[in-house]
Parts: sequence; C-alpha cells; structure tokens
Amino acid sequence: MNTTTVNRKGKSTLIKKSEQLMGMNPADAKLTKAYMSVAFIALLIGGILGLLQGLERAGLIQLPYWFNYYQVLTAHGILLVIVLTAFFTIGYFYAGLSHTLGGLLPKVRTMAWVGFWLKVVGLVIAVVPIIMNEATVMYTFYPPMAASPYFYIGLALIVVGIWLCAFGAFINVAKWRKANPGKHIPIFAFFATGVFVLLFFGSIGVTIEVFTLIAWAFGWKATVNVLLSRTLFWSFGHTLVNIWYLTAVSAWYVVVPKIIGGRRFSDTLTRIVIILLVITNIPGGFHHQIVDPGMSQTLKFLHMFMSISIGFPSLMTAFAMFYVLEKTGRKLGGKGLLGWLKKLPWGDVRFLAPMIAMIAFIPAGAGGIAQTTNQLNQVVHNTLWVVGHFHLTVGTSVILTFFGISYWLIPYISKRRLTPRMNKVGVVQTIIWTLGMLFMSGSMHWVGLLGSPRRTSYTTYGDNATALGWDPYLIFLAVGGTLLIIGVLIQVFAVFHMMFFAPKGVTEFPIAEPEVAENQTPAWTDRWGLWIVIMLIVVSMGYVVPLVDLIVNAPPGSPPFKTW
Ligand code: HEM
Ligand SMILES: [Cu+2]
Repeated sequence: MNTTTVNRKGKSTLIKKSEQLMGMNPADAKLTKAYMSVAFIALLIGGILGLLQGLERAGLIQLPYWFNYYQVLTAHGILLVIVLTAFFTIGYFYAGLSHTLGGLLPKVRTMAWVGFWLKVVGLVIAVVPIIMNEATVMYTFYPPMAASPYFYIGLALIVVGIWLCAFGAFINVAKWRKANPGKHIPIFAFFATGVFVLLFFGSIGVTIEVFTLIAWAFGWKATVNVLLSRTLFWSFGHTLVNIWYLTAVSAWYVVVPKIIGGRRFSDTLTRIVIILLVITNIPGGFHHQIVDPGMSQTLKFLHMFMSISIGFPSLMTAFAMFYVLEKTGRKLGGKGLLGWLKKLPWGDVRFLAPMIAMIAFIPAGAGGIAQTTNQLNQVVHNTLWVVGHFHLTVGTSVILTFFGISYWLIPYISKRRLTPRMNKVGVVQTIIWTLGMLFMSGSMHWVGLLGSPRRTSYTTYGDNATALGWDPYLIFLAVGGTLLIIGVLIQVFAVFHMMFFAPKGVTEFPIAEPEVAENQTPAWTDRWGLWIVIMLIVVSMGYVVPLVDLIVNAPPGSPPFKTW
C-alpha cells in the first residue's frame, strides 16, 4: 500500500517502517487531539442544550427569561452543526493526511494551528453575544433579524480559520504529488482533497454575506438585501451538509472494509463518486428556499434537479458498500441469502456504529428526496419534520460514523489501545444513541406531518385542538432526548478516557486495500484542476443568473431588526 512506499527524501525505509509501527508523528497527533477535544466538548455542551430544548418543547420545563428557548436553540445549532462537525472533520482528515502522506509539512502544521486558534477565538467572540441575548438569530442568522456585529465577526474568524486548514491540506497534497510523480493520491488524501475543495469554494458566498452583515449591524450600511443574503447562506449551508456526508462516506469506503477484514470496492468508482459529489454539490442550495419569493420556477427546478442528482453517487455508494459487506461475509463462511450478514463483526463498535449510520442513511436520504420535491416541500416546510430529517442525517448517519471513528482514531493519536471493555461501552453507546434518535427523530417527523412548527417553544396556541394533539409526540421527543443525553455523556467519557487513560499500545489507522490495485485506476481521476474548473462551471450555471438578478433588480433593502 502507498503508506509504506511513501518516499521522503533522506529517510530510510527502516525509519519509516518503525515510524508506522510507533504510530503517528507526535506533533501531528497533538494537533488532532486539540481538534478532537474541542469537537467533543461542543458535543457535551450542545447535547445538554438539546435536552433542555426537548424538555421545554414537550412542556415539561420552562427555561428562564435570561436563557430562553431561542438562545439555547441558537447555541445548540452553532455548537453541533458548525463547531462539532468542523473540528471533527479537520482533526480526522489532518490525522489521515499525516498518516498517508508521511507526516504533515511543518508549514502546514503551523497553518492548521493558526486555523485552530482563529476558530476558537472566533467561536468565543460569537458565543458571548448569544449568551447575552444579543445574537438570538439561530445558526442560519437570516436578516432582517440582526445580531450584535461581534457575532458576525466571530463567524468570519471561524471561516478564515477553516480556509487556512483547507490551504494547508492543498499544499501538503501538492508537495506529495511532486515527490511521487506517476502515483495516485492515496485514497484517504483524495477524500480530504474533495472535502477541503468544498469547504473552501462552498464558503466563499457566506463569507461575502457575513462581511455585508458586519457593516449593516454596525450601522455603516443602512439596509441589506435579504433574499441575496439567504441565497448566499444556503450556497454554503447546503454544501456543508455534503461535506459532512463526504467525510462519513470516506470512512464507509476506506475504513469499514478494513475493520471487517475485507477489501475496498473499486478504487476507480470510489474516486468517481468523490469527484461527482464535489462537482454536483453546490448548486442545490435553493431546495432550502423552495417557498422563498423572488426566484423563478425554472431556477428552483434546476436546483432541485442538482439536489436529486446527488442521489446518483449515493446509490453508487450503497451498491459498493453492500457489495463489500456481502463479499466479506461470504468469505467468512456466511451462506444462503442473508447468512453473510451474521458473519459481520456486530460486536465491534468500529463496525457497528458506521453500519447503523449507513442503514439510517436509507430513510434519511429518502426523506431528503421527498423534501426537495416542490409539492411535498409545501407540506413539511418549517415543520418539525425538517428537524427530524437533519437529526437523522447529520445527527445519526454522520455523527454515528464520527463516533465509530473515534474508537480507533483517539487511541491511534494517543498511542493507546481500545480495550474490550471500552469496546463494550461503545456498543452500548451506539445502541442508546440509535434508540434515542429513533424516538426523537421519529416523533419529530410524525408531528411535523401533523403541522407542528419548528423553532417554536412550547405553546398550546390557546388550547387549540390541533396543537393539543401534538403533545403525545412531543413527550416521545423528550424521551428520545433523554436517551440521547445519556449517549452524549458516555461518548464524551469514552473519548477523553481513550485520550488520557486507556492502556498504552499501538492502534492501527485502518485503511483497506483495494480489490484491484490502485495502479489500474485511470490517471485522469487525479486531475483536480479540471474537476475544480468543471465544478465552477456547474456552480455558475446554478448561481450567476439568480445572483445577478438579485443584485441588479434588488428588492428594497431592510434595516436591522431585533425581533426578540
Ligand atoms: C442530545 C442530543 C440532541 C437533542 C436532545 C436535540 C434536540 C433538539 C431539539 C429539541 C431541537 C429544536 C427543535 C425546534 O424547536 O425547531 C433541535 C434543533 C437542532 N438540532 Fe438537535 N438535538 C440533539 C443533537 C443534535 C446533533 C448531534 C446535531 C447535529 C450534529 C443537532 C443539530 C440540530 C440543529 C442544526 C437544530 C436546528 C436549530 C435551528 O433550527 O436553528 N442536534 N435539536
Ligand atoms: Cu441542502
């Protein structure tokens, strides 16, 4: 495999081999540890806030006026969908880049550290106004609701921090390619390249938005173009969703086959899936704005088409994964139609968690296709259905994959071992999380169909009969939330235990060998310059016309409002 043959000038194969046995370069390990620590602290705090919301929504508690439902909701959204995911993704991919490219370049490591501190400082600057009730605008921060300017400044610092990490990754991969002419980028680094390309290009629009909002919130600019802001936000928000997804998919393709003792599916197909996800991704953003006025049906249709086109690489992934699972199960002696399923290592959390994540993606993806359809969107728009949907996608498919990764990645970076006892803890955690999300996300989907709105604290609307009919479902929501917080506590305990207290030892970074040698993969798959150009053409197709239209025929702008 590439990892043993990576050549860094002046290093003998022996040193490299021993380095591999000894585990990760300590400086790189420290970086990932820092990223993982912030990610899981965000999970802890965000999870507790989630429980408070769940209990309030079910009418079981009432949050105090100095820390109300909408403040909690804003913090929950930001901590879980921005902080947890960004820090995990970067920490994970940087560990993988270090592992598969023979260590991070010192310059790149410095960039990742500067990026880390920019994000942490940005986070603090953004969170203080939320706590002070000066930025209760939810994680989507739609104008004309206006937060304190410091909230937006914090967000801008977070984005710049992320960009530094993206450029660091590009530099490391480019340097490796120069040193290894004719070789394919190692598959893990290929995934990382795709993710960082999306992170950078996908966040340009929202950065422009945030800078306008800073000027507007300070009063330097009297009004803001609301529709333009929402559009720029979703060009990023929708891309972010697929960044998480691509990160999870990297573990499904590369790590899961190794853990079950198999090989990964066609290397060529894997790379094509990554390229397709990168190219087709960004111009799907309007499916979050299906009911927004001011955009033509044709444009909305185009974006819906692009959204559904993401289903195509997803189906390729489903096929590839079930192929690997069945083939490995049969190799292990599974017979009959489904006998191979029994041979898979269900008791190994490193398999169980991502496996449940993959299964959850089947209904989660189907729900997404439903939502992206114009007529069906009218039924569920802004109801709790949508909240149920993203707790199933990001809160289950993505996060359970991240949890599964943590049971080998944290021991790997800490030069420790996953003990059988900790594995059991992980299995129990996975089951609790799955049950919790079944209850919570299931009841959110259902009560959403009955009309219960999202982003609304508990109310009976003057004892309206329909609203009272939602109550039983909201109790199930709270039951699910309670199970989930137990899951959060176990997971955070497991992460920090594995980081600091587990027995010392060597843990492998699991990367499966491909079924067909990588040198059979066509060379054109590595042409990232071309993929980026095609991606930009597709992005222009989806965005140039509406953006020009929104700017040239701008509706009257809005002054800032504090609606809370
Ligand atoms: C302890 C586990 C969790 C509980 C109990 C929980 C509960 C909730 C509840 C009750 C809502 C508010 C619904 C509303 O009024 O619209 C919510 C919103 C949300 N949750 Fe969670 N959640 C949990 C974990 C997660 C995770 C792991 C993620 C993502 C990684 C996540 C992402 C979100 C987002 C993005 C929102 C929407 C915020 C908004 O509408 O502005 N949650 N959650
Ligand atoms: Cu989307």
